[in-house]
Amino acid sequence: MRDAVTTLIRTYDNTGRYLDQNALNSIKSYFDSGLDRVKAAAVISANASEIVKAAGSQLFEQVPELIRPGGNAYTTRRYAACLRDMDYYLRYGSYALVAGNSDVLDERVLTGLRETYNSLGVPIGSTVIGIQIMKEIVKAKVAEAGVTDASVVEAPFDYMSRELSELSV
Ligand code: PEB
Repeated sequence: MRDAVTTLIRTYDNTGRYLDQNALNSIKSYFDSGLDRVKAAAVISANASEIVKAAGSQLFEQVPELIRPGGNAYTTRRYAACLRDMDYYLRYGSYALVAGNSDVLDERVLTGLRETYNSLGVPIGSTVIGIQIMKEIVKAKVAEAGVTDASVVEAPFDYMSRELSELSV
């Protein structure tokens, strides 16, 4: 599991180079956005269950067939599994946010996920809609907390969405 700094050091160490201007710029931007990352993570931690609940309601409003008979989130067991998955995306997203790196998402969430979803019939398109809804809710809450640069918050959710919808392993 790596963060922005360890990833960079690893790259430079692999070729025995000192950190050059590119490296220093990228480390600087990581530290410059550090306070925003920490604030955003604090907002997520303090509001996690509310965020998941709100995102679930919006998802089922937007894609109501998910909770109708035959839908993948129909029956309370699957409804609960869906909210639990959303909670995983939020929690791991908050780790990646603090790390400034998506490695934790690859390692702990995304590897094998498509295959699992495909074999269970979990619709990937709707899952991505759910992740995007959660991103918007988090962005709004984080903005209320005074973080002006929303891109920091977007990155992990967009990464999960992209990888989940496009990666064919
Ligand atoms: C991934 N999700 C499900 C399962 C697994 C995951 C491994 C099968 C085992 C189980 O039910 O626990 N697990 C999950 C994850 C991590 C992990 C992300 C990362 C650490 O360990 N159904 C929908 C929605 C969507 C959904 C679109 C957004 O209609 C999710 C929520 N996931 C969903 C559902 C199931 C599931 C399982 C409904 C249950 C499917 C079933 O058993 O039929």
